[in-house]
Amino acid sequence: VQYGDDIAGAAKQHARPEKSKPFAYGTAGFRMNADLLDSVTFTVGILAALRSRKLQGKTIGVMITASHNPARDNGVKIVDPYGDMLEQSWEKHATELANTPTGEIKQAYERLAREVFKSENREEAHVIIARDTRPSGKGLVKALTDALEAMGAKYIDYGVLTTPILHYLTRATNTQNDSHPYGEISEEGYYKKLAAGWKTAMQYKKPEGSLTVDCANGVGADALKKFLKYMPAEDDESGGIKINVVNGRTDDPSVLNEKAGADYVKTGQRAPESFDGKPFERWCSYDGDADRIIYYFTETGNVFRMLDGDRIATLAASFIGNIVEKAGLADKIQIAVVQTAYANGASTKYIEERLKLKVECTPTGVKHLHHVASRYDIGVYFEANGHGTVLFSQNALRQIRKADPQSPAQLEALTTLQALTEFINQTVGDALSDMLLVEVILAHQSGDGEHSIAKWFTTYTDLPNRLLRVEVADKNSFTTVPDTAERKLQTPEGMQGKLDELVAKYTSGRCFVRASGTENAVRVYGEAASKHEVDNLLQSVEVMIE
Ligand code: NG1
Ligand code: ZN
Repeated sequence: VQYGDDIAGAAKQHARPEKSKPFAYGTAGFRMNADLLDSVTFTVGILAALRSRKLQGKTIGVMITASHNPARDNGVKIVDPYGDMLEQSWEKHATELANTPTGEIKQAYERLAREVFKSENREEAHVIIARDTRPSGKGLVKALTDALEAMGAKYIDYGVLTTPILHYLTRATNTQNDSHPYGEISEEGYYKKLAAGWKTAMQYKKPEGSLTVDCANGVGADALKKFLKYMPAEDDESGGIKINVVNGRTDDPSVLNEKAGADYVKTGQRAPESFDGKPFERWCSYDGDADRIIYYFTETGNVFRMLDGDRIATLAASFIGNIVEKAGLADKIQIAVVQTAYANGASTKYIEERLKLKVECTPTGVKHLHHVASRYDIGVYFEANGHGTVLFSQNALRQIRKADPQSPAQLEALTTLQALTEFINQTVGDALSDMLLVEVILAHQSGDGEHSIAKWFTTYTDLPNRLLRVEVADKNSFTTVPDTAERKLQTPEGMQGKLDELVAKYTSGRCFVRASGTENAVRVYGEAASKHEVDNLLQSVEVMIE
């Protein structure tokens, strides 16, 4: 096995703090206070290069971000060649390397290399890197590239980008010689691809009113401003749209995600602090790395209305279901919606009973949703927090490409469907791309005098719900029963029984408890027929688990 000595040498500059708690590669890779992340990021560099070699030199992505978390935090995660998350069976390797004392890193690396390679492997390794706007990002990239150099890997550092753009670049790089390359391998190529899809989908439409985007003072602001240069002029009759950017300060890290952004809006069920929208004006919020989006507006009388990931999923599923039918492809393309247990029960009911589409429920974490969605011709997946996208299978793409329209209406449906496959990010949830999706749908549904966003809101009524974060002595004592999508506790023993008893007392009650993968806490989600009942239910559950 090569490189062991180089790694041991380079690791001395990035030593693991002796007394640190165990690190774990969780739902979002490694994420914690940035001061603790230097050695971890170094070991991620080793693993990324190893993974590339294992996959015959395919390019692996590494993203440095802590998304919606405070500016002092940071995180690092690995992106597989097609832009999806690191294959699950490798997560334990990431965890193991991160926890190896620096003096033993050579042996740990060599053991792992022998385990994954079986025989000698001299493939060239390729890695691409990006980071969000956090000040700690630059230093962490140094830790990463020191490891990549020790591993003899080739790398490109793309600097500051949104998470979805790094996923896009990873897939574009690995498909450049395919018969259908994913796109040009550049940040500009990403903007061009999205804008071209938008123009096609909007050729007969003009959006109603304007849209204001709260960028959480994160990297999404830079991306959106650059992207708007590729869009039709605001007053263009076909596809022109007025987009205002707010909370776009990326020069001052202290304001990142502060009282703004998708997570602030979703968890607090309130507008960002700087909100000054007029009734029925469309607003949306990105999170700190622009892979989540939440929409909202106010009704007359200042009533706040939020449209979260569940709403985007239902909007997308109903629109896409509709145009697939109009395009004459309903019997060739199967559509499903994938959710987690955090999806509002009313949305699940709406999809199954009204849209008559299949719903699947997976454990928390995008990788699970993505994986299940990819089994369908069209898989719509969203977490309630606004992370999600729509996946089109090879079969769906083929059916759309080869369909022969029999009427102008069919042609329009097919053209729109084709355009969606172009601008919807196929690798990961993407705030910018999801925003275009929502805007295209609302524009197609506008025109009968009612505000399209208000109409979207009234399709169904959410069950009152709440999400609690509870600090407990040991979150790892909370485990869930396999194959229940984390909806049933296995341990602490007896707790699920008590929980069931509590829930049974409430009309339309539902509640589950699981350990967070990104924070040192346990999350409790509950819903019931009234707000009062939810509050009551969650209070009893909190007392029980503390
Ligand atoms: P954890 O901390 O494991 O609950 C959170 C979010 C996930 C996902 C990951 C990754 C909730 C309830 N959980 O996971 O949906 O976004 O972070 O960022 O919102
Ligand atoms: Zn994010």
